[in-house]
Amino acid sequence: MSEIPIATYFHIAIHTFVWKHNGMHTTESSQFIGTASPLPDEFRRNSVRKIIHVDMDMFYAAVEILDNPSLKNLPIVVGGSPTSRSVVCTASYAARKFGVRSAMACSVAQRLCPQAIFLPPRFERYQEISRKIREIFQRYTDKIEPLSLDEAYLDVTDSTLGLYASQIARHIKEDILRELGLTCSAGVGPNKLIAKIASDFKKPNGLVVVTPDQALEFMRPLTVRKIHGIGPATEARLAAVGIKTCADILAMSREELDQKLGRLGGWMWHAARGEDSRPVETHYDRKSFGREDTFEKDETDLGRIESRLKDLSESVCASMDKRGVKGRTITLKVKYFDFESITRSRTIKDMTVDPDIVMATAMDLLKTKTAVGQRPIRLIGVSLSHLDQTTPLILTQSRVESMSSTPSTSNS
Ligand code: DCP
Ligand code: MG
Repeated sequence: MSEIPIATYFHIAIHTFVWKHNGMHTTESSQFIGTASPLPDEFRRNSVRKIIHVDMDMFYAAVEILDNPSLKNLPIVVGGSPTSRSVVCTASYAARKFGVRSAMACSVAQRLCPQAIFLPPRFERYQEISRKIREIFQRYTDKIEPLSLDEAYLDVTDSTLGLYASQIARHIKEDILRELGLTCSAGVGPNKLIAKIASDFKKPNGLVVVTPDQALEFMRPLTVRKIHGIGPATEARLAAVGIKTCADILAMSREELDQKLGRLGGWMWHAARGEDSRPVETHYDRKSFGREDTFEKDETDLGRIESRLKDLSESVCASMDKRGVKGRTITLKVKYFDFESITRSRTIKDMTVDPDIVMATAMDLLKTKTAVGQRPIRLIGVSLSHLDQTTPLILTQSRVESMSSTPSTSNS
């Protein structure tokens, strides 16, 4: 921890922000015009991380409006035709007022908002803007972990620019608006978990800073769904044991959580306290993409094992595909009932992100190089390495999205 007050460290409240509500949530003050005074060296010598999460506002729709300003303030749905079976990629805020949301069937969106203008997505244009956004990030740090075309984590802990994290976030927002004509929301916090929630706190065009000493109070009232990675299935699982908010978790002992939720309990215990040690990983750090899964009971049935491996292969490939990454080496991991753990790898001729190829290779390794089927196994995993590092949009994410399907990352 810092030897100086953390609030000073983050340079909030006093010069930059007006506090709202109970002091966790900040809004910009009009007097702040980021005149960056250099940070004294002792301000940098501290183990507290400073993470910024930036997320563009209604990204695809905003780009459409940028390219055709007559669409401004109109209800826009970017997605397929309302008569097709396609889903909404995103909707402008004017359309969201009618209840239109991402991933909703376009036909439903049209029913909710008959006057909506449906536009087909133009991914190349979004990628082009995304690259420009990334160039702006690079002015401030090399430690960038993009999560998708419109959002990224930045680690500015070791920044030598002489700017506080909140000032960097402010500069990035200004650069993006001035140079690209788009708004975004930023969250600043001591880790990825908090920065991500903070960026969503005051959308659109928000800037929210959470200092380490505010982390616990920031998290306490939040519903578990606010935590990145907790989807409807996990939410239901938590509700079944009486957990709806972080406060519910804070009221439970570690043992109780472990007993009720297993592995998920341990992670939730930290998350509810605003603790998250996951590093911001640039694509250069990332050596592999993988997923592994533990069986409910030790397994020998080849059919069930094959089916699980298929899901894992699809999940790994989908995750890599989204990031424009391919790999050449397929590694199968098996943990036997007695905890003996083995890996078997094969390098194929061409880079791939095809789940059928990954699955077929992993299955062949399983049948020829392991005792699976005879010896019961606890866990199975698959990963791809020897990544294609030339792709510009490679990103990484130590995801917590599914606690029953744990991502495995290796940097060895
Ligand atoms: N997207 C998609 N399908 C989804 C979710 C998102 O194609 N199910 C695309 C369209 C979005 C972009 O990704 O514009 C970014 O996703 P966000 O979740 O950040 O949503 P928006 O940027 O559109 O809105 P917000 O202002 O809430 O961030
Ligand atoms: Mg967004």
